[in-house]
Amino acid sequence: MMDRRKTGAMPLCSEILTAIDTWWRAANYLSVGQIYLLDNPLLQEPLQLKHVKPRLLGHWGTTPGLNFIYVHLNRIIRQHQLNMIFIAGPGHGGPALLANTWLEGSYSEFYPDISRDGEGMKKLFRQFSFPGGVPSHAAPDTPGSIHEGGELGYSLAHAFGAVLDNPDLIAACVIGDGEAESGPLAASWHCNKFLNPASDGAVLPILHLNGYKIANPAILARISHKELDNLLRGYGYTPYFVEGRDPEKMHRKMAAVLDTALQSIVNIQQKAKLGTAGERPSWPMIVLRSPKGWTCPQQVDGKKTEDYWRAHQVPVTAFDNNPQHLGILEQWLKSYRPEELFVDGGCPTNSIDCLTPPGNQRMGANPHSNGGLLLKELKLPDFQDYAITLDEPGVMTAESTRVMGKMLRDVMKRNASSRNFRVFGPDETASNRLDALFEVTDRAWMARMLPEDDHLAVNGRVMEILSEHLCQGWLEGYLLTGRHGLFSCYEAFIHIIDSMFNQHAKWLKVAGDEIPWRRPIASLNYLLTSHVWRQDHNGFSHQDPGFIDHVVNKKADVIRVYLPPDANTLLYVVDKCLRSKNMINVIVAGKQPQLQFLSMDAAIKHCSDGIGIWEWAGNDKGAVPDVIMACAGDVPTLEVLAAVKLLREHLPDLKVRVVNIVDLMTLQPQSEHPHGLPDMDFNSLFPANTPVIFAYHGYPWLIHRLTYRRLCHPSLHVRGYKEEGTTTTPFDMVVRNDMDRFHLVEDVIDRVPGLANRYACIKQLMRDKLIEHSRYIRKYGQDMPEVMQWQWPLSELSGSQQ
Ligand SMILES: Cc1ncc(C[n+]2csc(CCOP(=O)(O)OP(=O)(O)O)c2C)c(N)n1
Ligand SMILES: [Mg+2]
Repeated sequence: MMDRRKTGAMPLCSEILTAIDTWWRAANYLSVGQIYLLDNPLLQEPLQLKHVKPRLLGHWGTTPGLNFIYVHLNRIIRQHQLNMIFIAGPGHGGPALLANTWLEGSYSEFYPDISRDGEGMKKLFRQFSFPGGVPSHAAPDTPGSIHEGGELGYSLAHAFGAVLDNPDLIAACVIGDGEAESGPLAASWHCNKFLNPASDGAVLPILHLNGYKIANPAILARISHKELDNLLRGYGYTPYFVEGRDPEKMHRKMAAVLDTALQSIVNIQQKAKLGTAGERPSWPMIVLRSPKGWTCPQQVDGKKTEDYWRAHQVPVTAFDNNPQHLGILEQWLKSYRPEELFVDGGCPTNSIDCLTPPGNQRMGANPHSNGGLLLKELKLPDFQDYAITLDEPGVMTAESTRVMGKMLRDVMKRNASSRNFRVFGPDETASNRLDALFEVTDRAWMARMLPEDDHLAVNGRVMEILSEHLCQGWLEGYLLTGRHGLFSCYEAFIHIIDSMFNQHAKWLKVAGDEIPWRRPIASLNYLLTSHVWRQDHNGFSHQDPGFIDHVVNKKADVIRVYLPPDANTLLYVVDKCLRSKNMINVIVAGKQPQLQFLSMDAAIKHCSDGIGIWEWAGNDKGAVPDVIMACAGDVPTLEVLAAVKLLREHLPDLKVRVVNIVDLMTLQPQSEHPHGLPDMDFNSLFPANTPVIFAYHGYPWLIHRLTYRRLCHPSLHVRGYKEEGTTTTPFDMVVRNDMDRFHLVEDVIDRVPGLANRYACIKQLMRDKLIEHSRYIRKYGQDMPEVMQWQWPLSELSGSQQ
């Protein structure tokens, strides 16, 4: 490990300088080779059209910069035995990651077929962006990567997430100057206000000013040096600039700057550990200004290519129609002098070895980038210890997420010494009723604190920042490096990270299905609360249950959606999610006081199946039901039970079955989702031709989408949120969306054959109730007492039906 007192900045001796440049040229050669060559990898014969790939796919522009950074990091890793990972914000520079891991040898250890010799080089070239080969980005198959970088903007958030609670780790994070324009990246500079130099690791941001994006200049490359310097200092960093294009000068500058940056990191961490830190530290960062596409042909067909956006993807193309292009490519490849780089028909020369860090210090082999290797099981309390005791269903109320908060508090406590569990949220931990956590920890906060501040501390383990992007990015980085966590968020605003969810789901799918050496990591758990139906202070803007629709688009193997109707079911589900691996679990549960329905015993039975009949609520015992009242979600469950109570009072002969769904994916056929209920079981819960009135938490169409292949589907009528909302009473929200008890009773009368004629008077009664409701809330500003005080027990039937 690195000597923590002094890193000993050393001037670059000519031997090291030569080795660095050799590595850089080799990595550049290998990168160009991957983009272009199908055969003749060492140019042992004159380059011909048949040696060039028919489809040229990849990104050259960022790649020489990434290669430059990688080899310089290797030097300091080797010199100081650093524990370092590499995060390539411009993950489209995939050839760079592949080239460097191949040079350092880690690639061939993961993929013995791609050996570190001429044979392997040929395969390395061929497989890149080629059918049956590897993708063009730093994907899950890339050794050393925890960041695909396909969708730009998340590199710095991932880097900070990775180093939390990893005091020995340094995440070197390359940020594209285009990427730096994205919202998430712009917010990410503030991550340094959450990093504890005494107990977390360090992030070394390297802003890569290559000047361009795909077809435009990048903003940060076109503001003055002073403006950029001020900006970065304003974010709390000390920027060190490495600018130019002459390789030798650039190597010397980069090496010197890296030495300085590393020394600064060591000083900051050491002072923090000794308690002599004083002010919040200004962390070092590097600004690397180098030409886009550095070292590629300066011009192609008279058009500026190097140091311009034209170098972004493939600088020279169209070989069929431009025979002279073949010569340009050949010259370009030869400019790296491959004969000096590779010996014995393709093995990297010895001077590459002298810069290769040993074993797991190679960035392609660092176990932090294959977090499952380091994953320690969470020590979980028995979730049953937090159970609410019920005498009977639907009488007592509780705030379900507050109950869950107590369990989370003890998860935090039990794992305090392992330092491998954190809770993330955009300023809502207390609002979401998880504040029991603050009995055992605080919110992380490195900025100024005032005496009146509430639970802020430099070593807090609750990560709150008003950026869903950063909460998500931090948690992903934390999980991918082998730890555990939970993200609690208002339901409507989780959409902000829809796309980040996509990327993580894709990563998990590929890592789980296709990359055996990637060990499973802890699941990404969402608690979505402050949900659509209960928005006391807020209105329409806060009402959107559509994240679930988004989630179910993803591969069934990696997604789970749970809608626990009360506290005990929520406890069961949280326990299950915290134990699971390689999943994305979405839990939707209300935070407001709500009626409780299931004892812990009943909750365990119900949740183990994820779907089931609530016999105590229905009256179809031993009979084929006339109607099935199905519900998924806490508020729909309440309304369904209230409707059932009305039905049993007013239509006592009607045989009603109540089915509650906790695990939404049970609705899908088993062939589509591993949790899908087998058809036989599903058909016995929902017999064909029996009308089903289904009250669902979210947009109704999703239930149709999930069940369209089930036999009962023609008889299924779903109520849910249909984009009717405002700031109003809780009951009015369900009324506006026709999911209230009165509408549900009307639905039953309309849809069960033979009832419409007989029970017109009951329908009339329901309509009157809705009018009464509407007038009452407008007069009194709150729901009718019979709604607010509603409870389940069927007093007149008690004993016989409970
Ligand atoms: C969020 C997002 N928007 C758009 C793109 C499409 N895209 C791919 S590369 C690129 C330009 C990136 O520029 P920069 O970050 O400067 O990277 P570099 O110049 O190093 O290639 C864009 C816009 C993307 N990948 N992600
Ligand atoms: Mg750029």
